[in-house]
Amino acid sequence: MRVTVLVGGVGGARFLLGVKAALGLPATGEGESGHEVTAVVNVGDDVWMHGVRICPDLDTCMYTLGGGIDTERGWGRVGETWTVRDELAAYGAEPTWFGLGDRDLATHLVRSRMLRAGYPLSDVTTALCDRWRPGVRLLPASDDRVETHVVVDDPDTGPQARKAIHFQEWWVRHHAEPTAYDIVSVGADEAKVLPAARDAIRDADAVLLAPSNPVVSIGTILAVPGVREALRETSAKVVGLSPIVGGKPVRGMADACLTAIGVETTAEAVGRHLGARADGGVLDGWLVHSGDTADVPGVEVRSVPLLMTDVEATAEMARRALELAGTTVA
Ligand code: FO1
Repeated sequence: MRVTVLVGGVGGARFLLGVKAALGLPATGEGESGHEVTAVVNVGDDVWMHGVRICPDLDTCMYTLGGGIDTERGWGRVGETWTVRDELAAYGAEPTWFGLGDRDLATHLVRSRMLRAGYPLSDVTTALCDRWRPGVRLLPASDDRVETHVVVDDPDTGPQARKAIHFQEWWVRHHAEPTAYDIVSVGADEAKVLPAARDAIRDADAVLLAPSNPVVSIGTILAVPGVREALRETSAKVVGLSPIVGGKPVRGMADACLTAIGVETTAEAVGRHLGARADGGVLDGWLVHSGDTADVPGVEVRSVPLLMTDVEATAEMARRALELAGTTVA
């Protein structure tokens, strides 16, 4: 079976562990089960800092599936040290609010060197995965620069002027506290879907939307021209898992992102925002957490436990999603 999953960072990476386990693959590392998992990964959080290209969602997936993640933080390397960050801060080198760990920095140095040599991000990711062997094909949604920016009151002048700041500045520096008036995918208009990602969606037996942030992860992937078309064309069913449980995001500050685009923080509102495939949207099926309800016209909704407490609970979520997509794991 070919399963393609659209994912963001921490939640998406943890969901992929469950998808692998559901398909009889080892959660971390490589294995053989006759099934193939492809992850189409958000690149909207990517950013240049200190002269290096940082791709948080790709790295979070790669480290999580490759067994190198700091599981408590959810991002960055286990056993990390912070000498370079502290030395940069001693020089007053901005941004001091974003921490690059020493081990993690090696990834960014290799990536940046390859990008500067002209390799596309997808090839660079394959090269990095050669070390980490995630057991999932990790594909950036696009090789082009598509960066999420958030429109806020200008921190220097206050409410009389607004400005767009990079997503990481809003999320990490300001903890998503300044009201977001809009969230935009800079570069999306000129970007193209990665052909391999388009094919992985079109040729899949099941397409799943991970319980990732519906605005800045799934939304940014959908903003890449060619992704919605591939979702429309695929003969596979497309099933999403709600990241909103009991009216709250399971993790992160997705509520602030949803408010910015005028969508309520409920499983139903997010399902309706993604919409039925039959109606110009992207979903055939929508899984909401047990006890939550959702009426999404044109979409089959089922409620199942949606808390990724451990790999087995997550594998069960993946099984239920694959079931709703009309596939059975042999
Ligand atoms: N998140 C933080 O809250 N603080 C950080 O200093 C930070 C550094 C960082 C470095 C590399 C990386 O891949 C991720 C990092 N993150 C950090 C996580 C990241 O900013 C966000 O959580 C995601 O982009 C949102 O999915």
